[in-house]
Amino acid sequence: MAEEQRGTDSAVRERIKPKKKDPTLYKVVLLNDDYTTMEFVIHVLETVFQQSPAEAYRVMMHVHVNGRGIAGVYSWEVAETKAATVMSLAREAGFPLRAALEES
Ligand code: TYC
Repeated sequence: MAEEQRGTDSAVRERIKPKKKDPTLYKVVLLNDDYTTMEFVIHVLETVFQQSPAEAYRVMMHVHVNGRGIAGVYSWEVAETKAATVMSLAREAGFPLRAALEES
């Protein structure tokens, strides 16, 4: 009986809390607006997304012209954290810059 119960607990736990991590990747997408400065967007791309100055300028201009653009692709936890960091930095600086997550 005790053995049987342990087996049952184990099976239930596996279904409720699977150990395999979701391998899905998520894009952090920057959205254009009319108020955030180009300099601030470049700063965010360099500091939060570890982009070179040239890459940060290219991505910022892509978002400025096309309305949206990919800042980086990460696991869900990292993508969520980076998007939250972007909007926190923007709010502190008084800019309406927004970042969205998209399944890759
Ligand atoms: N459009 C902004 C401007 O002209 C610059 C900008 C670029 C803002 C990218 C947001 O995600 C953005 N100052």
